[in-house]
Amino acid sequence: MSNFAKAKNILFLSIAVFSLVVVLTANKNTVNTSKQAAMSFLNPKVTLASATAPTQTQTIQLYTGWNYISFNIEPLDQNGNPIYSVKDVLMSINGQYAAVQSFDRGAKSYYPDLPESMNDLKTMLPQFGYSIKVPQNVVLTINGKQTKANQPISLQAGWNNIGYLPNMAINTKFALYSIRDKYEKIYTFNPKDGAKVYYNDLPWSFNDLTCMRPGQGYWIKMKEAAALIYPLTGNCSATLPTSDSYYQDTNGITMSNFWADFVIDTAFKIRLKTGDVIEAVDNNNIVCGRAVINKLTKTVQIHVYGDDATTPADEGAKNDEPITFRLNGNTISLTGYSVWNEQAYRTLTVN
Ligand SMILES: [Ca+2]
Ligand SMILES: [Ca+2]
Repeated sequence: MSNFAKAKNILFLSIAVFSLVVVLTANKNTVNTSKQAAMSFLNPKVTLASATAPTQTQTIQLYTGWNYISFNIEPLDQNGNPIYSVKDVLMSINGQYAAVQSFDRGAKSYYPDLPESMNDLKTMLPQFGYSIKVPQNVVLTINGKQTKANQPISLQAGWNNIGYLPNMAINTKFALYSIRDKYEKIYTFNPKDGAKVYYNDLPWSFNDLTCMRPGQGYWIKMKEAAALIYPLTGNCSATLPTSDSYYQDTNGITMSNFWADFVIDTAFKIRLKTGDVIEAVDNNNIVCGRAVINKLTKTVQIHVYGDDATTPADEGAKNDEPITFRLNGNTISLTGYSVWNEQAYRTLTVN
């Protein structure tokens, strides 16, 4: 198991202990979810709050469960003084979040119900990404000053949890142009849209993280240390090729924030046609990934979700659990290592 996986496992054991306390606390709060549901997590508004004060506001929609977020506002208090502590930065959702995690040369965590001294995540800053768990939908609001979009972010070799500084969505490839040969993959997650992944060395058709967006946090795996400098401008182009040969259908699947990517290569042994359904099924017969075919394609990539250790329900696979793939309900005979491990990337070939 990687250090990354170990660190996450330790964190989730901790969450299991504290989740009951947190849920009891959080249930006291009434949240207007219908209004918040209308706000898009993918397009958080960044607006001038006042014509006189240099104060800006970023709102980020959080969905029940784990959300990978970041902010591009340097938070200020009411007197215009900078604030950094987790408690202060998350003031607008005080009592409505269960845990915050990040990764900066090791996992860091913050549980609001623990004494401050026991939490090793002390600050929240724009250059980092954060995983935040909320018991129900809520909108995070951060007031302050716009961060410089091209402020360099120092990245280590291996995994980094990064923030997104521009205030517009930009195609992933161009947003990461400053480190174009130096990263392996980048992903994000929220409970509404599930996993979105971009593999630097793979064709567009495999990548569903087509654009990076304000408000989202990202895990990026670096081949070597480098400084990321986001462009000052850009856009999220709808004309670039994306995967329209198939789509991820997560209806009835619990999208935990653990997943592996499996590529099914038909090797032209089977012919996939419009409407065909390929499902990933774990050892407990739980459907934990599904792709639906739009048009003829040789290969299909499926996000296969894992079990969340903090919940009693079986949402999907655990590490080293075998995965079976079915085409329209019939098991597909495959060659390759059809075993689930968090963040694994596996290619399986139809026999
Ligand atoms: Ca579970
Ligand atoms: Ca399972």
